[in-house]
Amino acid sequence: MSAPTQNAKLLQWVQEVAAMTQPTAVVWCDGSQAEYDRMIQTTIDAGLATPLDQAKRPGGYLFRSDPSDVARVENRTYIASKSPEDAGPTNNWIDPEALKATMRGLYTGCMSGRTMYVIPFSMGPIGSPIAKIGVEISDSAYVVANMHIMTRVGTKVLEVLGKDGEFIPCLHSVGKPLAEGQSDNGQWPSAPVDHKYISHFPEERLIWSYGSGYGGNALLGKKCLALRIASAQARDEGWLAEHMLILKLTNPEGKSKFVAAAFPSACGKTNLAMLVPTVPGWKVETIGDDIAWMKFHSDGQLYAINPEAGFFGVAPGTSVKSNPNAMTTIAKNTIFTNVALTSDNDVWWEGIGFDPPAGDVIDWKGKVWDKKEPAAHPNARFTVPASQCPAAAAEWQDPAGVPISAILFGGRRPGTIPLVHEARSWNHGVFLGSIVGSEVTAAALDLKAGTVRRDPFAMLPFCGYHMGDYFQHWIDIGKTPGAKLPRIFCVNWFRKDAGGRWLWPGYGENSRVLKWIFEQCDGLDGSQETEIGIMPSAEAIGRPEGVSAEDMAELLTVDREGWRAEIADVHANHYPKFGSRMPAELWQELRELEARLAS
Ligand code: OXD
Ligand code: MN
Repeated sequence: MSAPTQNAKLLQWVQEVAAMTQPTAVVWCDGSQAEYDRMIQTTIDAGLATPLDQAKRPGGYLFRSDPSDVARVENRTYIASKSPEDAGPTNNWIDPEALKATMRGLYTGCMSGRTMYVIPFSMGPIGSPIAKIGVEISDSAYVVANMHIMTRVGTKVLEVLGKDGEFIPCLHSVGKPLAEGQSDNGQWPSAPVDHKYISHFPEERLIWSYGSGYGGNALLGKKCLALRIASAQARDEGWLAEHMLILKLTNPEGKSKFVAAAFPSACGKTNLAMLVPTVPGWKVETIGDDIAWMKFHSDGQLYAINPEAGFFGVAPGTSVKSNPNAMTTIAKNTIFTNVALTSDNDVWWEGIGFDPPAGDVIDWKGKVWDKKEPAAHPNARFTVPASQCPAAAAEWQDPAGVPISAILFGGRRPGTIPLVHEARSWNHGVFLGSIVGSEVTAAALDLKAGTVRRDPFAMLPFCGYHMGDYFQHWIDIGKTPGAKLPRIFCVNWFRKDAGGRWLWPGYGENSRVLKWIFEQCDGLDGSQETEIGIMPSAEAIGRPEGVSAEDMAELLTVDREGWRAEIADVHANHYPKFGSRMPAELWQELRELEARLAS
């Protein structure tokens, strides 16, 4: 097949990679439906995909990964900047030349027996001034099909790229060459854990991924390009690449505002982005559920785009109660990975809200489910086009982006952090982002139950450079001349009482908090100044059914003891990690908060 581009840099890179990896064939992807169908058929033929009941779930397919290849591998993810100081204390670092030498060894001959796909893609609407072009080379038809859904793939991208346009090269291999005549034969291809490398070269704007076929490690437009590489570009170019959902909030009078919100993984970003409000007359619509790229326009407003074209959501826990819009979105044209298969050839997972039909359930490992372990892997996923979401906002692919009025930070915090409070200033808001934490359980990580893992701006696994410099970048963004800065809020849907009972029902009731945030941005009064920031009165939020006046008071109180402990932890354990790169402005915010709570 002759190459459909005259871009010299791209042609040369493709030739070099093919010479190193030695595939059987090179295919340039055009992004067409026929190509998607071919990719699915290829995976069915290799025994990797199971078609679901096509009458009930048209275009639905199930994949089961290798049990060792089910999630992002943070300890095999590298930021290979020239100097280790530029990767900082929160990233794994290897010298770029040493890492490349190791990986070239692994890549040599790694595609033999396989087809090498060249996937030109755009993150963001093609041609948007905020969008970026990447080209992924991969030896996985599963990756091609998923990239079709998650990004904008195809010949149009090559047209925009032209002869000498810039693109981010993203090299991926599953790391499992095939011998002559061998096929995957039902075995998800991947490499052993100590051969997996998810590598980023931020100075070169380059990504090399080897040994994993799983989403976050293999769909390189998402975490690798749109967060790790883009965050480094954003620092250099004066914009923001963030782990944030974007939603449109409309009041009963028809006035709309756009909100971006950062939460660590598995804190319900997809649910919030697709929320069905309980407050009458209010409407939430979705722009994006995971990533926001934000730039100032000449009017001084910060505009955001969702660089993705699909949702790669966690299936377990998704139900008609927790997220009806997601359930409708995945009714068709969806790739499921590591969910369970029912006797009537449909999908099932824990927390779907109903029992599976009678007959054997096949678990995510492909065995008849014995009910001792979860039937679906806890990180089982759906990949689905965002255009299928019934709550998609009309502006979701507007190339200009949407003007952001408010930025929210949150995490799972059973204590201390109130339901909502607003930052007193931009720098105070950056402070709140910098101390975001989320509770982990002993089962999830090797940490004491109840321990808070600090996940600044929900970017801990995704910031492509030194986190101290990242904080400074946020402070500097606040000094942009003529900027009409968004207001910054901190929310916590996860408060519990001393007995471990949830104090707040969450889900649709979170619209009460969104309403208060909207009204704060509109200058309506329903707030009071406290030591920790601006907080609503209980009346301004209103009381959901089942929440007592005492619960409400606890949700909206300033827990002075808790905050003093929080400050002590930030002071002793969190900020010192960033050494001399920790901005003075944030130490100052910490000291001022300390003083306000002492008086
Ligand atoms: C994701 C994550 O997959 O944050 O979005 O891990
Ligand atoms: Mn995410």
